[in-house]
Amino acid sequence: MLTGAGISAESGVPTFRDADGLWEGHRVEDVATPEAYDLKPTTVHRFYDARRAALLLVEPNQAHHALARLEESFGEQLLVVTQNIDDLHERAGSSRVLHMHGELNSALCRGCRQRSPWTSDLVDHPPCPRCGVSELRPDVVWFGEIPYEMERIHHALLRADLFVSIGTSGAVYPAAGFVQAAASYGARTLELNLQPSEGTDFFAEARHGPAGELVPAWVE
Ligand code: BV8
Repeated sequence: MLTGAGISAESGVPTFRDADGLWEGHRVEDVATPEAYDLKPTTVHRFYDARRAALLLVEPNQAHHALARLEESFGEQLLVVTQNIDDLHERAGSSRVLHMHGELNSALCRGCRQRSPWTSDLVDHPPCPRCGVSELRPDVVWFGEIPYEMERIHHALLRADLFVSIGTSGAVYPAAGFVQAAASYGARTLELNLQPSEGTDFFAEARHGPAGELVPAWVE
């Protein structure tokens, strides 16, 4: 299962490219690149500290809960690869989740490269729990950076019988290319999205509508 911002939209987490999305509020170049962080670290810290704070005010929706139920039935045969940096899959009960673009609730030390649970707003420069240097950045994969867990993801795509994409525009690589890889290795492919994504033609089947309705119906 590949998920994107659309699966969290009905929880009240803004998506990136819809009209009121995050990218509208903040230009991509302003926040989600290493260059932006080097140029304006405080702006970038504030952007992620705000999103982390907003996360405390939202709850998983029926789509997240349906995937957690699916994991109860399928166990290790199921893997959720999410592009999202929120923790809604985990809060709904999913445990087999790979955050390929990192996580809001994690911090990365620029000194020792250690990831650690976020403890306080990074704009306050908390020290790294491992090396003590106060150079913690958001543990988020920015444009131009290498996504996490690519080996495990590629292995899962090789073995998948079924690849389902939920709530993503198919605009960002390498995630947008996973459907083609899965199909080339023989998997069936299904898109569940509010509207056709940029990659919709690569899917054998597509259903369009809100994830909060589509995903529970498909899981049942
Ligand atoms: C990399 C973390 C090398 C930060 C993010 C030219 C051509 C091709 C590629 C490139 C290129 N130039 C540069 C690249 C590479 C670049 C890229 O793809 N750029 C794009 C813009 C062209 N990619 C990278 O730089 C990546 N790194 O390539 O490294 C490499 C690769 C592999 C191996 C080795 C080396 C790193 C990209 C990661 C960037 N970080 N996020 C943060 O969160 O702040 S990306 C960001 O956009 C999000 O994380 C998200 O993952 C991603 C995509 O957004 P979506 O999740 O799809 O959300 P979006 O708003 O776009 O769409 C929402 C969808 O939901 C819509 O379709 C909507 O219809 C639907 N929806 C809305 N409501 C609902 C719904 N669906 C159902 N129900 C609803 N209620």
